[in-house]
Amino acid sequence: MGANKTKINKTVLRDLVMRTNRSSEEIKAMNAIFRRHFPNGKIESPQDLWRCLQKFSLVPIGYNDPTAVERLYRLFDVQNRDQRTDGSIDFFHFMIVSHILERGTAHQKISLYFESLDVNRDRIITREDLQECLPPTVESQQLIQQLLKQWDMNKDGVVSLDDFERFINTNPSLSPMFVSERERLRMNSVSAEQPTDIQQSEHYIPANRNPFVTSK
Ligand SMILES: [Ca+2]
Ligand SMILES: [Ca+2]
Repeated sequence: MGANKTKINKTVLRDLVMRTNRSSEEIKAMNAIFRRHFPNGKIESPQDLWRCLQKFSLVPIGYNDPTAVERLYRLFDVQNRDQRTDGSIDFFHFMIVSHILERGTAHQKISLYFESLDVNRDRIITREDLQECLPPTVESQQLIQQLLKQWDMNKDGVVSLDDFERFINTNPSLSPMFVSERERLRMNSVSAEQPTDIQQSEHYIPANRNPFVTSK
């Protein structure tokens, strides 16, 4: 039983082949590595997720800093929040979310991010959702107020996916995290020629701090 348990289930394998465009051999090999690192089949902490992403060279763009790992964990956790109450990430969800982050369309990535912030899953982001995502400080309260105001593009008092997507799309400084792979390759070839002090630019927003706050 022990040895078989590390083998990937046929249905899961077929689903992953379809949804990640990887070969079944590649997925089996990744599963074997995953199981070697996580014998119980679960990633259970942000730090473990970070190690795993590095192991497979899947650290997504905009997250190349270990301090962003808590937010990253929420993105992975969101897909199986309904089924699992222990907050762990299994191989299947690891593969699906890392695929979206690596190769998904901008819309898929924005939806994933939206879902990770919509903690109670009622399809709108409210103060209560964001309070769950941030430490309970005065600074957080101010930030939440600012974010909700910025995101509510049609000013109807709630932040829907449509608002959120429009906000991302109208803020070019945020788009590198969400662009599709083809667009990113194009951008990489351009940014490779840019000076490294781009981080000092007023448009640069560190991924590990105040996500999505834009200066007016
Ligand atoms: Ca909500
Ligand atoms: Ca709205």
